[in-house]
Amino acid sequence: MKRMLSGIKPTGGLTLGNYIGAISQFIKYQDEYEMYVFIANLHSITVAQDPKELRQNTKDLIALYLAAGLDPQKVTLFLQSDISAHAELGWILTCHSYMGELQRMTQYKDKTAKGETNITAGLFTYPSLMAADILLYDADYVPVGIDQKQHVELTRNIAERFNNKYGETFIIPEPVIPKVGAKIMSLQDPTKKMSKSDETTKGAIYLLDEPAVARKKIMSAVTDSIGIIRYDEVNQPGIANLLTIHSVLSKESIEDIVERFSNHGYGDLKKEIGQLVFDFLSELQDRFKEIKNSGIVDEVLRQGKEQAEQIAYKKIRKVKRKVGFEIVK
Ligand code: AQP
Repeated sequence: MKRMLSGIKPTGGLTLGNYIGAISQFIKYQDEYEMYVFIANLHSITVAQDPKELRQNTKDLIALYLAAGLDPQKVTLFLQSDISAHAELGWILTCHSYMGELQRMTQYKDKTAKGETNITAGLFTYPSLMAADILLYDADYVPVGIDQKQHVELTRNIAERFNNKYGETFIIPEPVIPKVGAKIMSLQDPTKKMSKSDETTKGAIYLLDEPAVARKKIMSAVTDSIGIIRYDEVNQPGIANLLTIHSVLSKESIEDIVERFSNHGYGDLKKEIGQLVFDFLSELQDRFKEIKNSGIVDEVLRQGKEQAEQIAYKKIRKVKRKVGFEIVK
C-alpha cells in the first residue's frame, strides 16, 4: 500500500480553506493509502504563539480531524513534537538546503517584501523541517493545497541531493492537489488566500464559527458588479470562490450549479451557500463537542505516537549511519 502524509499547523482556528484543501483530502484517501497525519506544532512557533492558546488550538485541531471523519483505526494521527526525529532530521536537512532555495520560499519572501522586521530564523529554515516531516516516513504522496506545492518541490530536490550524495535513502514524494478547492480565497478579498491568521475574521469561515455567523459572512462576501453567475477566476474571483465552496460542500458540479442559477442574482446563490455552510458546520460541531467530551483525543495521540515513532526511529538511524554519525552499533 502506498503511503501518504500531511499535517496542519495549530496556529489558530481552522478555516473552511484548511478543510477543503487538506482535511477533506485526508478523509477521501484514508481507505486507499497508509495514511500519516500530524499536528505541525514545531512549525507553529515560527511565529510567536501564546502557550495556552497553542495548547487549546492543538486539542481543537485533533478533535476537528476526528469530527471531520478521520478514522484513527485507519490513520496514524500524531503530534510532531512527540517524535524527536523530526527535529533531528530537520537539522540534518537544513545543512543540505541552500540559502538561495530557502530565500525563494513564499512565506519568507512575502514577509521580507512587506518589510517585516521580526522574522525568526525558524521562518526562514522551516521548509527544510517540512522536508524532514515528509521524508522521515517515506511518504509517496503529500495531499496539500496549492500554496504548499512549492514545499513539496523543495523536499524532492533535497531528497534527490541526499540520495545522490549518500546512496538511496529517501523516497521522492509527489504532491496531490485537489482539482476543485486547491485554494479557497478570502471572502473579503478574493484575490487573497483564506487563512487562519487573516487580519480580518470576516474573510474566513472558521470551522468553529457559530453557524449563523458563518452564514452572515457568506452573505456579505465581496463579489463584483457584473451580475452574471459564471466561473471566471480572473474577472469574477469572488463568484468563482463561492461556486467552489458550493461545489465542494454540495458535491454538485460547478457547471450544474452555474446552469441552475443562470436566471438568478448573487443573493440567491449566497443564500443557498449560506445554508450549505450552516448545515455543514452544525453537523461538524455536534460531532466535535461529542469528541471533546469523550476524552478520546489523548488516547488517539498516545497510539499515534507509538506507531509513528517506530517508522521515524528506523529512518533517522539510517540517516545518521549514512552521514557518518553512528559510532556504536
Ligand atoms: N485557503 C486555502 N485553500 C485550500 N487549502 C488551504 N490550506 C490552507 N489554506 C488553504 C491547506 O491547509 C493545509 C494546512 O496548512 P497549514 O496550517 O500548515 O499552513 P497554511 O497553508 O499556512 O495555512 P493557513 O490557514 O494559511 O495558516 P496560517 O495563517 O497560520 O499561515 C495545507 O495543506 C494548505 O495547503
